[in-house]
Amino acid sequence: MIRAIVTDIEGTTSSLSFVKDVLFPYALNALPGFVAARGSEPEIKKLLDSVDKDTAKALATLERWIAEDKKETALKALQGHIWQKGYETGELVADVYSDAQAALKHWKAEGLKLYVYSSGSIAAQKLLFAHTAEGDLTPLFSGYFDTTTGPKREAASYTQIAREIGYKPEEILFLSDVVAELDAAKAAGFKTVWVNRYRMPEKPPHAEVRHFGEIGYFRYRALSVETVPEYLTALPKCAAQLGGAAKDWNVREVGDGNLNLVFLVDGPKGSLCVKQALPYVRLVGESWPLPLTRAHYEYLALKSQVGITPERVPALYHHDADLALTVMECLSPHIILRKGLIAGKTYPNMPRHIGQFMARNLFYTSDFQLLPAEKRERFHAFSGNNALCKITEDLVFTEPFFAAPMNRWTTPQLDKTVADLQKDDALKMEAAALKHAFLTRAEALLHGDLHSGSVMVTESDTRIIDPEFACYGPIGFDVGMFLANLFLNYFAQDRAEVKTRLLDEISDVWAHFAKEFSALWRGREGESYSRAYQLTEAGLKAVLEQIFEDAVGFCGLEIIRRIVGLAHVEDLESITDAEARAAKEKEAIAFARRLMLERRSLKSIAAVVGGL
Ligand code: SR1
Ligand code: MG
Repeated sequence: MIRAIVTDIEGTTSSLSFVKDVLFPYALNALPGFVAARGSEPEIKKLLDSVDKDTAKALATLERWIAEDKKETALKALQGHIWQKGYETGELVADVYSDAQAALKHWKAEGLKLYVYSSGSIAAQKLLFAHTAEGDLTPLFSGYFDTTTGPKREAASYTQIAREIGYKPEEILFLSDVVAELDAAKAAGFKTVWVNRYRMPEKPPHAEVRHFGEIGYFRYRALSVETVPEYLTALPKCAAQLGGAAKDWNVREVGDGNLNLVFLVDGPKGSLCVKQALPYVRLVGESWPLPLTRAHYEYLALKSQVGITPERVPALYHHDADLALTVMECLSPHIILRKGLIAGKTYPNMPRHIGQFMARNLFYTSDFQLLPAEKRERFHAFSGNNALCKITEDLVFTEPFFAAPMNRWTTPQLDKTVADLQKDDALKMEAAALKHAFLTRAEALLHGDLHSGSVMVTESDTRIIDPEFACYGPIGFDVGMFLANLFLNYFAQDRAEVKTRLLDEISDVWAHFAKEFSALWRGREGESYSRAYQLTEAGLKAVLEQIFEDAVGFCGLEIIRRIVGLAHVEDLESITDAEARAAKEKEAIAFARRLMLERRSLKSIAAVVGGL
């Protein structure tokens, strides 16, 4: 287990150019004046004498060493003194990469001990971290090492550092951009990570990251049916829940979504679900890399949902940030709602459960519930989920309306429909307006991918899973996405009674959402402390109207993208007769187009379903 992290500075926490183009020239220019002014002070004189007893010669040597980037200890100490003045006057502001700052703060908060090992003197290291654009970062560090401990490319230096830190070498992680330094640290038994910010093509025998944000993942390995038991054995609570021992556990990989591995593990006593992110889009393959950080956002969103609606989401047992996986409740005998709907089944509680789930999670994470500072913090916590937001931005809002290479549709039957759609400027304007709303209106924490494949059901129970697309956005987005997936099933169905029932369920989802949202709103009326909004009855009416208008628009978009874009739905895809499927798809597209264009005048769910 890693207990301490030792980091290099130049090229690792900070840019090479800050040292070479800012600090070195600054020291070179200031050196003659500094020697003239302070050369007789005992500490400075001692340093100069160690270079050459003749001060003029010492000065010339120092200037040459700066030009040659020599790591001489006396030079580094003198530079430190010169930079101190620059930092104090504000002429110098240290450059520390934002990913490095964030990771260092995170590791410190996690209880890891942090150290610096740089060829710059300890005084210079402290100055640098004390004067960053983000303020004083020195409280993060437990200690500093420089070449007085030994050269950075010699294993003995790292052995000495481990001794001083007081941890075993294998408990210490060393970060650097220089492979020779990593080789030396590794020879001393340290764990190593090569911070390859400049994408050098070498393949040294060290874990490699491009920035600090990826460092947790150097432990990452995709699990398999064979390795899951060994992983769970090391988690006593999870192992106890399964009962027996690894040899008694049956593991199946059942992930049929577009992105992840999902293992179901059955033991003599109980079952567990292990969901692990892959570093690429499973649907497409390794050619489409996808950050493992999405597992972090999914876990954060799940925790938020567990806090608000514990009865509607799986219980969480364990999260491993480095392996990008979460161990959670195995939902059994639940099945995926989409599969049940395709089979023509009905789930009487589902509309109420989903309506309440959406209302509660969206209301409680919005400005209607939170104080502005709380809301801003939550918004900030999810603001890094960029890769997944980009998938939505591209696949839902953009690509279906252009000749994007990943689009696919039932061809040739839908060729003309798609061509017309992509020439439809009024519709494209609406898609752009809805995309703008998605990008700019950070109203509440969205599930972000709330379709019928993200819901598991039994006759009586409903659970919502897979919030890895979570981000702040317009409340109507989740509502519209979910309604769209019920409509997609409606268009795929042949039986009139099933279709009629689905329209009722669609109306019920909206009715339950509106009812619950209104109850939550009214429950906060009259509170005395200062809030961003006056929660009045008139305000509720206006807000619900806006949510409905948005939801209708997002619903139209989701229907279109599931027929024309990359990611389709089984409801329609399972219809093997292409002619029959295309007829249903054309009907769905015409309906969706109407929703997008007429959403401002469609004032009720009855008006929306009335056209069908
Ligand atoms: C490449 S991912 C395609 C789709 O799968 C997910 O479930 C989301 O709906 C996404 O748009
Ligand atoms: Mg370096």
